[in-house]
Amino acid sequence: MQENKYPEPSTSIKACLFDLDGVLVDTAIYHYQAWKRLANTMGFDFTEEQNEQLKGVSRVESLNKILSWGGIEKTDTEKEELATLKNSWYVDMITKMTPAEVLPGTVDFLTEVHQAGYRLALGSASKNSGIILERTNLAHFFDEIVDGNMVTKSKPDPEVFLKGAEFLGFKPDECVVFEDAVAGVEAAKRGGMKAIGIGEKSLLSQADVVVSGLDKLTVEDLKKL
Ligand code: B16
Ligand code: MG
Repeated sequence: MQENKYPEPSTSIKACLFDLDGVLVDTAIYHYQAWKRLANTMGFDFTEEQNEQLKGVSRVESLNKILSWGGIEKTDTEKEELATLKNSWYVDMITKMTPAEVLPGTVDFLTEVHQAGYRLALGSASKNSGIILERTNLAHFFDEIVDGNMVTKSKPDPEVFLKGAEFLGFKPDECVVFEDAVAGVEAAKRGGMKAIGIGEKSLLSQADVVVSGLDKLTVEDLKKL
């Protein structure tokens, strides 16, 4: 890990762990389109409300949920083929992403927290985080990247965030997690971290603070946690 040229903040929070999809970029729409297309090829559909349950959840678990909604049973080999097909459609879409698709306020907030001396890590369930960070020009902000390729247990298990904290060299209670998914907020709390929910208060009730996006936050908000 590189030395941060900015001094460590004198607050109890020293590190920020960011979820990717739905916090920094809006890839949820691409996941939804690709899963919907897959469900349609099997003769059924699912709602945007059901899609909420797929946020923050791993690829294989998402597929299992979708198959159960359609009342369809598949073998493990068939499931692997279906997940690969969905991922190929998803990757087609994300490889066309540009920095314009970064969510409002993201670049300003990441710059501000970095300059205030906080350490930054990514904590995403996605196995495609590398392509997304590269296409959107966000990779350089992160001291550490933990994604779906590096964990065995998916959110709401805290593994992804505990690894992020460990790699950065901080205790869980020195970290704050930024999450849009119910499963992700639960993972942060189970890991002993503060959680800032990005989205609806009614949905992310376990979070310490909920805002509609990173554009609503400044570094001052981290001092109040
Ligand atoms: P992939 P996050 C999660 O990313 C998405 O929210 C979730 O919908 C997706 O199924 C999961 O990544 C796996 O993604 O198929 O690209 O490996 O929100 O944890 O950044
Ligand atoms: Mg997310």
